Amino acid sequence: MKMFQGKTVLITGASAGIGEACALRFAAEGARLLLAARREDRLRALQGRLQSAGAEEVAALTLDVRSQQQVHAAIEALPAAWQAIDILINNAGLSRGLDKLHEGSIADWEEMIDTNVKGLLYVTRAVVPGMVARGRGHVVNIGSTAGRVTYPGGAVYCATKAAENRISEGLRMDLLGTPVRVTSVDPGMAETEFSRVRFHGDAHRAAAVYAGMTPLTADDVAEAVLWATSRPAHVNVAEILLTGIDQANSILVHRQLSAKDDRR
Ligand code: NDP
Ligand code: 8X3
Repeated sequence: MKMFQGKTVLITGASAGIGEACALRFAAEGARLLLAARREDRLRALQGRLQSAGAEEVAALTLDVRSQQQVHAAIEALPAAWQAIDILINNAGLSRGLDKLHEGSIADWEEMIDTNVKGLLYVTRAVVPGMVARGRGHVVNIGSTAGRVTYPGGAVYCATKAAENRISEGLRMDLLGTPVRVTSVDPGMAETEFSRVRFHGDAHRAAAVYAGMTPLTADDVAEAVLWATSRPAHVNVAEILLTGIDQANSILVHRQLSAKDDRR
């Protein structure tokens, strides 16, 4: 029997990067997958791949986590069998810009705070009461090294990830006495669409972020999520901090650069 056969897993931000990698990992373990993101075409394309990879069932929820109304309606509209979510992976998130705080774009700030903090809260609020009522569940929040050490130009993004750490800690406290577990998985730099989104589609600038160093892959992070959620029921993995071998923290990165390489 596969490890997650019969388990329902909701992954936000499943249309790319770490969320997609988590979906593939859980599919291989036979899970029933609920994929949430805004890009419906991406979710539909992923559905077939997940079924081939071994998922028991796959359903897509096209939603924007910034909308409390969309999140609430999407969870409410699920058939009862799908509502019984065993694992919630709060992964949807993004960074925008790398400007000095006093020169930053307020629209960028709002997008990061609304997605990474308020979106995570909305999904958690919609899903966790059911976990408590059913007496089982696991919430995995994707944080970051950025939530632990701030880097120049990243104050607002780093603040959203520090908020994720504090929310995870608070949720773990509030769920004490229930069997519901809470894990924060905090990766360092992972090469996904993240930097392209940060620089509003500038692929050259995004590639420069990883110049001369070896970042994590999305699958490295997914493997950590799978490990945390596959411990015995009495074990709560509170936090996982993982980086590529060339990174010590948000601001200390070892690079072997040639003259043509850019630094961020
Ligand atoms: P990607 O850009 O590759 O993926 C981000 C995902 O989030 C996409 O599926 C996107 O889907 C979804 N998303 C973004 N905004 C929303 C929204 N408003 N509503 C619903 N879904 C949304 O980045 P990563 O996979 O790298 O990032 C995933 C998480 O990991 C984020 O929380 C990020 O902060 C965190 N992280 C990333 C690291 C990295 O270096 N890559 C390191 C540490 C943490 P769509 O656009 O279709 O809505
Ligand atoms: C993503 C990692 O260092 O690019 O959280 O902010 S970093």
